[in-house]
Amino acid sequence: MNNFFKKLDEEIKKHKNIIIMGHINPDLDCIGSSLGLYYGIEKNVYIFKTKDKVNDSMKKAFKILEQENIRFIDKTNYKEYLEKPLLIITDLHRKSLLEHEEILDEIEDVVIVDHHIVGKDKIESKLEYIDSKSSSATEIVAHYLKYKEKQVNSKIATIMLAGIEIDTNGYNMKTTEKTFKTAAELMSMGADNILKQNILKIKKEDYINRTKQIQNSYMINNMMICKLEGNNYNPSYLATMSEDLLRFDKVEASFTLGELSNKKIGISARSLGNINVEQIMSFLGGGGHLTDAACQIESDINQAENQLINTLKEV
Ligand SMILES: [Mn+2]
Repeated sequence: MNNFFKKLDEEIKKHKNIIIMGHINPDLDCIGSSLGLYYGIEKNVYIFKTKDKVNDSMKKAFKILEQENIRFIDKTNYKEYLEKPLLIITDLHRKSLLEHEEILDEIEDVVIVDHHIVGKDKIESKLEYIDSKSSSATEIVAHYLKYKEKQVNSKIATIMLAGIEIDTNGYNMKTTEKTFKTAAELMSMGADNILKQNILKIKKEDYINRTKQIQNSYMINNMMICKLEGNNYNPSYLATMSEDLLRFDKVEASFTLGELSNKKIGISARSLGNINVEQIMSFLGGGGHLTDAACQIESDINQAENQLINTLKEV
């Protein structure tokens, strides 16, 4: 990792403007890791911020950041920063997920920092650090701050901590010794637990809806299946739901199905480790890791559910 940071700094030195960009539907790990990079780099660095719809937690985070004088840029003015630019992409590596895909035609030198399993349509990069064993992009970037011997203030540390918490689903998923150490370091920089809880608070209706969805879930052997009603789901919602299902007694693996867009069904699968969900998802045209996998099926949700059930009966 330090070798990557060394190369990153060499790359930064060669450029005049450094633009940090995350994924569409940015989340707290996306902004948390952007902030870590921003304060680690310090000079001539800009965060590309979306003005499109963001969730309530992100709204709260942006509100807090209003007092921090961060150099945010967006679609309307980023072209002013294209002189000798370096683009650092964080928390994603896929073209179709980039917040502003067109920027790839304008910036040649690209660095990627990510913690997702490498999938299709990967962005070409000059330098990258993609470690799917890391809990979050924020965890990787917190090491960059440490490498640079830099600290962030308590508000920034709080948002970064919230980013780690979101991506690990409350230190349940992909959490290692490093994750806890990183959290401890952010606490020592003054991360505020009450402020963090406020950022992460959810609406009561959303909680009730979630509970209803869980109520409708069912078991096949030691695997739990949850079929979501409605449509237009974000894949990350499906993933969090599957992670939540793993908390229940006797559940060894979990599968959440939801309509992402018209006739495009997403399935997110999670496992505690005894059931290989990568294998199951690859039967359905997807992929991933042993404990963490997904697929997309072009059909209606009931057909997708049947396909999943048939596959589960075979394994
Ligand atoms: Mn992330």
